[in-house]
Formats: sequence, structure tokens, C-alpha cells
Amino acid sequence: MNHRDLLTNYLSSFIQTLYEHDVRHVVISPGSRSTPLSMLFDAHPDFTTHLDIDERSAAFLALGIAKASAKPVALVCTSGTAAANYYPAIIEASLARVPLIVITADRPYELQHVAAPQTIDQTEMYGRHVKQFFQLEFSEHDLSLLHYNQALASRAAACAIRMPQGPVHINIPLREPLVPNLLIHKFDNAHDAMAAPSVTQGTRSLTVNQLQELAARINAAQRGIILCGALAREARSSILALARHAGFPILADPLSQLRRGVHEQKLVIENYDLFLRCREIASCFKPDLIIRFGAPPVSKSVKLWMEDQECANLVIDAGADWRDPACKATHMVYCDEQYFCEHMQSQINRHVNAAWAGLWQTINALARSTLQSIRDEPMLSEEKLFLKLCEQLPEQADLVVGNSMPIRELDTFMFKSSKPVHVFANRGANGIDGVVSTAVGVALSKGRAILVIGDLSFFHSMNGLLAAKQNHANLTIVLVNNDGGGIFSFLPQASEETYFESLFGTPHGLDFSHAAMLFGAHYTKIVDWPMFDAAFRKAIKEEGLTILEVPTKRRDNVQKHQALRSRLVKRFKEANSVED
Ligand SMILES: Cc1ncc(C[n+]2csc(CCOP(=O)(O)OP(=O)(O)O)c2C)c(N)n1
Ligand SMILES: [Mg+2]
Repeated sequence: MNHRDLLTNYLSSFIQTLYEHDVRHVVISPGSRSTPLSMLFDAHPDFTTHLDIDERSAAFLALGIAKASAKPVALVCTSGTAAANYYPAIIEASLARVPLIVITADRPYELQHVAAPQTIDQTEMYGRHVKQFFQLEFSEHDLSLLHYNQALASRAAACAIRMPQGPVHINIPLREPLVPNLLIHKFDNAHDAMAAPSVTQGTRSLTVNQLQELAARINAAQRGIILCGALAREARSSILALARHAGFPILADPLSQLRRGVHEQKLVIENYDLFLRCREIASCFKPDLIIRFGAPPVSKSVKLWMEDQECANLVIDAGADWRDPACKATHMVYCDEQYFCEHMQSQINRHVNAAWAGLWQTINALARSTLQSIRDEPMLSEEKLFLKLCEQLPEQADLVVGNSMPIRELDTFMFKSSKPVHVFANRGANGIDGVVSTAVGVALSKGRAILVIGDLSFFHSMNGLLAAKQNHANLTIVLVNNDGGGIFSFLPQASEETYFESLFGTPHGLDFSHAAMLFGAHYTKIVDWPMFDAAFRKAIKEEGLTILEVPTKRRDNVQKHQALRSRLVKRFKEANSVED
């Protein structure tokens, strides 16, 4: 067999093995060294190929598809700095537990360290931000390494989806000629004498004694509370059932997806970011047990409140990691969340403390009506924008939220409702990079998405707009333009007048209508609320890319949030007849 046919056999069999391990999408960036990979992925009848010229954007796009589809996604790029541009999204995937199969083409060993063009050291180049590094080699004489090659693809895919999920890196040195023979590809491993190994992934469980010990703690608690961050889909209903059984309220982060949907929501508490930030109120809530599921929540108030609690604090983590930024865990429980909840339920035999849940429900309702009071304000503001946006989201909407203030405003203003909505955000490393591309990935996976994003974050990932255009994404972007970093106004440096605007506020004065024109997006600059309502209603049905720019004022936000807190404390004191 000649070089070309061997190359084709090895790589097509490798690609087919990834397919057999549930990989369905590939995001390809152009380049020469990756030629056989790009062509063979594209020639595979069942892979969906997405093109993204900019590798930094491509990796975030893959991240968005992987998040939305809950399946591993493959990435393909050429050698050199192309591969380095994947790094930010790889870091995000590793911290947010998103499975990516990162495939980088490389030069063969005779071209390494000899000043060959577009050649850098790609060995373990993503360091500890990938779960494992693999180097794929094949024989240039025969197919004797084919099964090894398939096994490596199986191992890599299995590694990416094993809990905690995350990215893996497969580096593939390729020798010229690089164009494959598309007439002889091997997309059917089943005909091989030895097919690619399958992998059965078990679940993390606990022994009977361990379960009993934990159940005893739960049964003894009078004032238990469940705290849920971003969660695996499968865990949600069993956590709700556990809460119901134990009578424990659930503080539900927007990324837990427990705030919106047709499930029973009586115990779901969603306005804690406002009321736990008020010391007078937070001090009235003293749990004797906290059970945590998922990633740490977005809300800083809940973190600060938890730091004040001296009680048993269980972290249930199927990924067996150490997710405890507040350093308050008393028990790390390494167990599949669903398994834990289902087994606990059968062992819980406690008197439900309805008064405790009632206390949370009352303050939650008071906080909600306080937040809703901003509805009457006539001026454009970020707070009212999020209130309206959450109300107007269509059923089953896929909403991607940028970091900085957008995710925080959403946390504050997304009230629970029976209308299902799925919320996505890059909260692994909390970067303002790659958010547009992540949203494009979600839109491509789900058919349509809505993105709400700040102006600096939008500028940072504007390259993603080309991927939206080239891949025909249906994406509505609500661009909150406060001309700089609004979040910094909440920090102590906001009063350092000499430095603040130039180093933190960083106004840019960009006219984003030109960006919309460059990338062929529909564009509207909002001037009042009726205009927003009409434009949003239209945009979420439109084909292609739409940008609705909402101009707001950075400095107003701090004062607005303070006013909401004061209003809530006043109402709380009135309701409890407390004298000042
Ligand atoms: C890649 C990256 N660079 C810098 C930061 C630091 N940072 C956090 S928020 C922020 C400002 C974001 O501004 P914008 O997107 O306009 O949102 P706003 O704060 O105005 O709501 C910056 C620069 C970051 N998180 N990620
Ligand atoms: Mg901004």
C-alpha cells in the first residue's frame, strides 16, 4: 500500500472510531498540514462539519456545541500557532468540564527543532488543562498499527467523557503527501477483524455504610438547605425529589436550570443574590446543614453568606474534585449526584420543618416584588433590560449570557417560572473572551440562540461573527453597551478618579453598527422600551444574525443596586416590625 492509501486508512479509521464514541460535530480551521484530517472528516457521511477561520473562535464554537449537545466535539487545526489559539477555550472546557477532542496536525520528527516553517513544540502544549495528551503515530509500511490507532481514539474519547469531563489533546505528525485518497476511506470499522474497543463508563457509588452515615446527618438536620450551581442534566430531577422529601429549600443558580421549567418549584429560591447581600436579612438564615451540587454559584452574596455559616457542609461531586472556593466543605462526597439523591431518599425519614422552608419562601417573594418595582422606570437601564428579557424569552429558548455584569444581572432578575429556558455561560474561567463564538456553537447545535453580552466582551470575540455568518447561525445578540467595563464601578477602585476611566472603565467609543455591516447582521440601536419590545419580538424569529444594541450608563448600576437593597431591607423591617 502506498503512503497516500495508508494515510487514508489510518485517519479514516481513527475518525470512524471517534464517531462510534458519540462524536458528531467537528470544527475545522483551514491549513495545509491538517489536509487529510479536514478532508476525511468532511467526507464522513455522518459528521457535521463547521468551519471557523480563527482558531481562537473555533475552539469556543466547539465548546458551545459540546455544551448544548452534551456530547464531545472534535476540533481540527494545522500546526504552529494555530494550535496555540485554542488555549483559552481549552482552559474554559477543562474548568467547566466540557468534553472536547482537540486534534492538532504536526510536522513529523525530522522537521522538529530545525527551523522548519510553522513548526512549534506541540507536545503537551496545553499542560494540565487537558485531561490527557496523546500522540498518534502510524506505520508507513502496512496497517499493522490500525488497531492500536483505533484503541487510541477510543481511549481519548472515553477520557474526555469520563467524569469530570474535559478536553483531551491528540497531536498527529503528518508527512507529505497530505491529500488523502477519498475513494478508499475506511469509515466502516465493523468490517475489521478487530473493531475499535467500546468503553462502558460506570457511575461513582457509595457503600451501604457510607450512605447510612450521610442519611443520619440529613435526618438529624432541622434547617437544611441545598445549593445548586451548574448541573449535569441527569441530576436535576433527583435533586428536586430529594429536596421535596427532606423539605429543604434549594438556592438555584441560573445555570442549575432549576429556575425555569415545568417541574415543581415550591422549594426553589432564586432571589437570594439580593436578600443575602443585606446583612440584616442574611443573619436571620442560619442553616444546620448545607448540601451542595454542581459548580460554585455565580452569586457572590451566597458565597459570603456561606462563609459565615458554621455547619455541616456536604459537597456531592461525581467528578471527585475539590470545588470549594469558600473553603467551607466539611465532607466531600464523591458520588454520582443522581445515585446519591435516589439512595438518600429511601433512607430519609425525618420530620419536615415547614416553618424553615416558609421563612425562605417569604423573603424570596419579598425580594422578587422589590426587584419587580423597577418595571415602572421609563429610562433604558441594564436592570430593567434583564427583567424584560427574562419575561420575553420564548419557551425553550437557549440563552447564552456573557460574563461580567450580564450573568450577574441575570442571576438577580431571572425569576422562577414554568416556561422552560436553558441558560449557558462560560463560568469555568469567567473570561470575557470567546463568548460570541460559544453562542454561535449553541445556535448551531440548537437551531437558534439568544446572546446577551457586554460591549467589551462583544469586542473581544467579534471574530465569532464571521463563523455565525459562514455557518448560517440563527443568533440574536442583545449588546449591552455601557461603553466600557461596568462591573468595575462596583469595585473600590471606582473612587480613584485619576486612574479609574483609563485603566478600568476603558471607554472605547466604538460604533458597532459598522461591525454589524461588516458581518452582514441586521442591526438596531434601541432608544426606548417600546422599540426594544418590538425589535426583540422580531429578532427572535429572524433568520441569520441580528444585533440589538442597548445603550446604558455604567455608573447608574451601582446606585440602582444599592437602592434595591435599601428598599428590600425597609420592607423586611416593616414586615417584621423591627425598629431602626
Ligand atoms: C479574557 C479576559 N480579559 C479580562 C477580563 C477582566 N474583566 C472582567 S469583566 C471585564 C469588563 C467587561 O466589560 P463588558 O463586557 O462591557 O461588561 P460590563 O462589565 O460592562 O457589564 C474585564 C475586562 C476577563 N474576565 N477575561
Ligand atoms: Mg460594558
